[in-house]
Amino acid sequence: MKLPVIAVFAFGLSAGLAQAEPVRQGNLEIDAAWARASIGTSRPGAAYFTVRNFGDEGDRLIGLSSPVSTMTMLHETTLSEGISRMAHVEAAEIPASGELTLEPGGMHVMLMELATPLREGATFPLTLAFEAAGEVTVEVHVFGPGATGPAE
Ligand SMILES: [Cu+2]
Repeated sequence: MKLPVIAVFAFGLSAGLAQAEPVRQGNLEIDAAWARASIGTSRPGAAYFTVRNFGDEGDRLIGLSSPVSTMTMLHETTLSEGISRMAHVEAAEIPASGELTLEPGGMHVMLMELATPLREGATFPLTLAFEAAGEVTVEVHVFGPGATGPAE
């Protein structure tokens, strides 16, 4: 599947926006969506965010998509006998009154087959699908290649 040219344009034009507000969807709040700048498009990008659940029932993150990547997947990094591995995760739980945090070294969004490089200072849309709360699109902010979190 090829990315329409217009989506690449929209990505370029959204550069320089200020930090996004948390996005509310049903009982969930998605906050601090960020990514590391990519080295061109030959290596996958990684994105992170936090989901808080204000409801008294758990929800599950079951799908991801973005115009910057033709294959957007949920991955988890685990350390076993000193070796770091990444595994595809089908779904992630957001416990009732709890939260799910995606962060470097843990669970992350892997943006495979980048259609456009992730440039520092730019933003791009990422759509999350939740079992109960439905779909929601957040703006992901791109920080430097060595960033460890969304700096203020
Ligand atoms: Cu990964």
